[in-house]
Amino acid sequence: MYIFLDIDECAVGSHNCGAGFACVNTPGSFYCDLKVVCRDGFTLDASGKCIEEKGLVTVISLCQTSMSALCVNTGGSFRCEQKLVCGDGFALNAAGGCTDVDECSAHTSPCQPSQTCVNMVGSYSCHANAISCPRGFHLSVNGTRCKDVNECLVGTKCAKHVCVNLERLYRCECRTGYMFNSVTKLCEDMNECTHYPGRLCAHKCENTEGSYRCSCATGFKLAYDGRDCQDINECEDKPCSQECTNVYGSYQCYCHRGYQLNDVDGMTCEDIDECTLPNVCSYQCVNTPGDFNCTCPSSGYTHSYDACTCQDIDECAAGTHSCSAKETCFNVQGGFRCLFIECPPNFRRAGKSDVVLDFHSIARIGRLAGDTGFRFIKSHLRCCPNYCFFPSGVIRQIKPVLGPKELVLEVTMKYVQSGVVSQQNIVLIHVFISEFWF
Ligand SMILES: [Ca+2]
Ligand SMILES: [Ca+2]
Ligand SMILES: [Ca+2]
Ligand SMILES: [Ca+2]
Repeated sequence: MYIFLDIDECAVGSHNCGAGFACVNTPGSFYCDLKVVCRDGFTLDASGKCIEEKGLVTVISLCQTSMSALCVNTGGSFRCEQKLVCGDGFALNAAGGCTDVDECSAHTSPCQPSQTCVNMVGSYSCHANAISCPRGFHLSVNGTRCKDVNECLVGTKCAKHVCVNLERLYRCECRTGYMFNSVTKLCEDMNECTHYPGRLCAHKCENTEGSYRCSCATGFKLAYDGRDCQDINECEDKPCSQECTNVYGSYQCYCHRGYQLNDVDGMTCEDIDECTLPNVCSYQCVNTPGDFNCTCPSSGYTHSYDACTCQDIDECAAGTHSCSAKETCFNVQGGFRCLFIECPPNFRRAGKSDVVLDFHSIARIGRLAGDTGFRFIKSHLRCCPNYCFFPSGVIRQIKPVLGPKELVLEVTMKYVQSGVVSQQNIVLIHVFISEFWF
C-alpha cells in the first residue's frame, strides 16, 4: 500500500514564484498568486482577501494595472493570471487559444467594393473583381460597373458620315447616296442603278461613289434634267463632206451625183471614176471630180445626144466634104471618101438600072485575090438543059480586120457560052474599115 503525501512546495521553498507573488500550495501542486495589498480602508483577512474595514467586500484588482494579466475574482478576493495575448489576425477563443479571425465575414468588408475579400490564416487579401462587361460596354474607371462604349469617339467609325452612339452599339447616319450596312457597320455606297433599275436614267446608268451618273447611247446627249437623252443633231458639226441628214440617234451622209460615200468612214464623199466602168464612152473617157467626159476622135465625129457615144459626121450630107464634081462623096465612119469609078478598058460603067445583074449572066465568078479577110462564097451551081449558072453569091468577112483599112474587092462575073466569054461584068466593092468600132 502506497500513501501519497502532498509536498507543500510553498513551505519547503521549492516553488518558483517571483517577488510580488505568493506561493499557494495545492494538493499535488502549487500556484503563484499575486500578493494582495489592500488599499487604505481595507484589510486583508485570513483567507487573503481584502475586506473593507467597515465590513464591505470590494475586490480591487491590481491586475488592471497590467495588460498582460487577467484578473480572476475569487469571491472576497481575486487573483491575477497571466493573460494570453494573440497576434494580429487572431482572437482568443473560449479554450484560451488563438484562432484566426475571418475578417471577410465581418459586416463591413475590409476590401473595396470592387474587390473580393479572401480570408487567410492570420490575415486576408483583397482581389479586384474580374468584371466582364458585355460587348459594347467597358469597365468604369473605378472598375465597379460597365459603361456603354461611345464608339463614335473611337477612330472614324462612320468615316465622313454622322455617328450616333447608342446603348451597346452605334449607328451611322449615312449621307445621301450611302446605305448603312448593319453587318460591316459601315456606310456603303448605294448602287442606285441596281436599286432603282430603269427609273433613274433614260439610257444608261453608271454608279459612282456616293451618287450615280446617267449617260446616253451614241447619238444622244444628256438633257438638262440629267436623266433624259436627246437626239444630237450631228449635222450641226458638219461631219459629212457633202450632204448631211439628221436622224433620230444618228445621221446620214449623202453625196452629190458622181460621188460615192467612203465605205470605211461613211462620211467622206469620193469621186466615182466612171472611166473604170465598162462601156461608158464609145471613145475615150476623162474622169473629173463628180463627173466624167467622153471625148471623140479629133475629126469626123460628133458627140451624140447622150454625150457618151461618138457619132459619125455625114460630111456628104452636110456638104462639108471636099469632093470634086466628078467624084462621088461617100460617107464613111470618121470621114468621107471621094470616089471616082473608072472602068477598065473595054468596059462601060453600068447605069444604076444595071447594077442588079441578071443572075443568068453570072456563069463564072472569080476568086478574091489575096488574103483580104473576105471571101466570096458562091451558091451551088445550077444547070438547065442548055446552061449552068450560080444563082447567087455572098461576100463574107471571115476574120477580124483591123482598121483603119481600105479595100477594093473586085468581083468578076463572066458569061461563058461554048467556052467563049461573051460578056463580063466587074463589080468593084470598096470596103472602108474605120479605125474605131463606131
Ligand atoms: Ca452610288
Ligand atoms: Ca441625230
Ligand atoms: Ca468622176
Ligand atoms: Ca463621115
